[in-house]
Amino acid sequence: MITFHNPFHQGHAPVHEFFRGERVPCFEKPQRVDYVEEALRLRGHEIVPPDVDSSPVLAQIHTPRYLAFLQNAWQQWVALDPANASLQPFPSVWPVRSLRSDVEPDNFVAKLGLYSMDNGTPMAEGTWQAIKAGADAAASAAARVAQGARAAFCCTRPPGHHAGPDFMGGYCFINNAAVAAQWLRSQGSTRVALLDVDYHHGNGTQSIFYDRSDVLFVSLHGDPCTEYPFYLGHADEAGQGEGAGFNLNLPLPAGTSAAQWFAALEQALWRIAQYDADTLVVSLGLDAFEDDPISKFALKTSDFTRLGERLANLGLPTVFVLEGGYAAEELGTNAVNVLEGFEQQVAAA
Ligand code: Q9C
Ligand code: ZN
Repeated sequence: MITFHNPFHQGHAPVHEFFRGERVPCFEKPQRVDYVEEALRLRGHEIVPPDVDSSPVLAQIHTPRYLAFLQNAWQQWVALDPANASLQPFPSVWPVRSLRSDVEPDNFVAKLGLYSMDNGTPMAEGTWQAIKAGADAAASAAARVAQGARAAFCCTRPPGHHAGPDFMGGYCFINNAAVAAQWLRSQGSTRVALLDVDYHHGNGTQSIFYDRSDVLFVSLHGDPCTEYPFYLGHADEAGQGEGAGFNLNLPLPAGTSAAQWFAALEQALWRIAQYDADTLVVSLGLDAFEDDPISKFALKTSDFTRLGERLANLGLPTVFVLEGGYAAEELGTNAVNVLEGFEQQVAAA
């Protein structure tokens, strides 16, 4: 499958994150995508750099002040103290209920809190360059599909689905899948289905499209009562206004088996077919894998092939966008299995 990669992802390489109160090495590390690219190359898939500028669509997904913050954040951090160049910024204060988020503070750490949903999304010097190139890769994959390709893959990191209109979170800064969906809308798709199979609920994507009927959001994920992102992803979130009925959450308990997971996938695919989508975007997180270090579903490597086959049966032009998945060494095989399951099913049909 034609794959758009991110030539700058390695510049986003923060060293540590917080886990159970301790600083630990980042789970979301450059080797993730290196493993996926290696598996793609070994199995003969074409890998190309982004060939479109996502800027116009980026401005339709994220707010101007959030994009400006992302673009200048590292410079502001180092301006506080040159020694910060070798340290990671973390937020420590957040505008929760009753506090104001309409006024952007001057203080850098306060801005960081304003634009963050957690303290688990560390930045590095090359973050802006990496996330902009990732958005370009997502737009490029969408452009290729809009031009008639049956499918394309955006192989990027950091992931995107936790990033909302004006906040980062869960290792995500720019919502790459939303960029892909919006690009498709700008190129003639009228009903885009966005299916999120990452272990974690795609709260950012849901929020971006919650009041719209032109992008149906459907997600299979760990129940937010116990799993990140905790504060969104429940079954009663169905959309609002124009978007009422165009959001479907299928939360599943931690420990869900592959059989139960595929049963929920059938519900998701049924809703997408009923919607009469003309194009599909898949937020392809691979952290539903049984050996994922931070997730609790039980898909095996062979189940990812089956996932690809089932997605192909929808018969839709499809953009795959890489999201989470932290069993780095197995990530390549699992990702390529989805893409090849899809392609084999297309060829057989
Ligand atoms: N420090 C995605 O899969 N933190 N994001 C988990 C480990 C949040 C995962 C605890 C996990 C977010 C795109
Ligand atoms: Zn995830």
